[in-house]
Amino acid sequence: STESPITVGILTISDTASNDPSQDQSGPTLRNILSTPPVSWVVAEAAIVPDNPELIKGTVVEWCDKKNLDIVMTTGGTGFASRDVTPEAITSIIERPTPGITHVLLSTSLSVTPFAALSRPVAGIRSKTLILTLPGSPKACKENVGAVLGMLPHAVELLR
Ligand code: MTE
Ligand code: CU1
Repeated sequence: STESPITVGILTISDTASNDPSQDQSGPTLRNILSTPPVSWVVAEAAIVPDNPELIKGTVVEWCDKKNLDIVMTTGGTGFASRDVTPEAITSIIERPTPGITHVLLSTSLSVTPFAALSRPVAGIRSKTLILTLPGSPKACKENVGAVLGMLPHAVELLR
């Protein structure tokens, strides 16, 4: 029901951070934003995986299909480097794309920096879970999540 708290999974996608979790700044940044009042969502899952499509897909599919989280946010791997495979991995497991969310992420970010064009965000629905991909730097992460935070509770309400 809409009464129960929103549950979210935070997946950090980074070769560096998967080797040394202390290098992960964006995961903790997101956790802080999402679990600090007045947002106060439940961070039910958090993990770090390398830029590996099978590990990305495996983790997010489990969080959607077995853990039934309301929202999954990934951070990292959206850029142009050859190891940046997040958009392709997530696209392959999305059932219904939500291009409006992608549009908001890009347009908001472009008003901050033209380098936003170097991120390739995707978003969409798998079963009852909304999945969105955020860039890897804490700054970009913060700006992107801030752009969609206000409408996510209504999105969750529609999906439940
Ligand atoms: N979006 C916002 N809002 N602010 C930023 O500083 N940085 C960009 C872009 N999106 C940025 C942003 C840069 S420089 C890059 S390279 C891409 O995100 C890709 O990030 P990723 O490969 O870490 O996912
Ligand atoms: Cu960049």
